Amino acid sequence: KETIKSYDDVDNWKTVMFLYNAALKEVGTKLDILNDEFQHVHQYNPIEHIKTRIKTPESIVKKLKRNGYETSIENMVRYINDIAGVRLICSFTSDIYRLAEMIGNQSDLKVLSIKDYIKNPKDSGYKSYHMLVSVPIFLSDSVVETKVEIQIRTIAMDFWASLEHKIYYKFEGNAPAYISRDLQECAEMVSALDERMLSLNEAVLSCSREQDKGIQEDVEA
Ligand code: 0O2
Repeated sequence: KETIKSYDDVDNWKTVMFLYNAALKEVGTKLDILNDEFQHVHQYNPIEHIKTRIKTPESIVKKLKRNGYETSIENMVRYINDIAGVRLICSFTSDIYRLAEMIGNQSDLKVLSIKDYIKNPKDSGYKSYHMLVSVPIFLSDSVVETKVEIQIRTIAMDFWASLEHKIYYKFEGNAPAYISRDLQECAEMVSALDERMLSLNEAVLSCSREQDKGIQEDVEA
């Protein structure tokens, strides 16, 4: 039986899209299960919600052009890493790193690269944690390693990125200076908000721990 180990043997649009869709399903389900397990063990959900999407053909062609590549299926599978995309939205920045570690520990996922735009935000102010992974797709006569980009960010970062994305496309990357400035200020506010919400949550957790300790001591007395 023939085994396809990479995309080199795949040259058909429908087959490629079928594989990316399968990879999205695999990774989406895996993340759902991790979230459920976390809830089961710690009574807490690190993921607020999950969004999955396949990049549109128009967007794939635009990105190839932007990066100086000719439009071909070969170039698309080689150079466009976010055709299959999963976005994980969390409440707190601590959840982001917890999830990244959980994903990194999955033995069937290969982490190909990591871009930490939280520690190193983009000039625009963009913050998010990107993991490029590959997942094996088991077909009837072969296994194909398929790339999926996982973006992990807080609700506040996602709010900012959605508006920035809309503005970027509206002005085709050349937004008036006052809008870019405002967006950068908002990015700083988002970071400050994320930090305060994290501290607040930690304060609440430590109060709960103190209460639990008190109840335990009362029971033992
Ligand atoms: P769209 O329209 O959202 O799909 P790479 O080849 O992976 O090294 P790439 O793809 O630029 O280079 O990688 P990166 O930086 O991980 O960006 C991938 C995606 O992250 C982008 O896809 C966006 O969705 C998001 N992103 C990156 N930078 C920004 C930003 O400054 N603002 C916002 N709002 N989103 C950003 P696309 O295809 O560029 O765009």
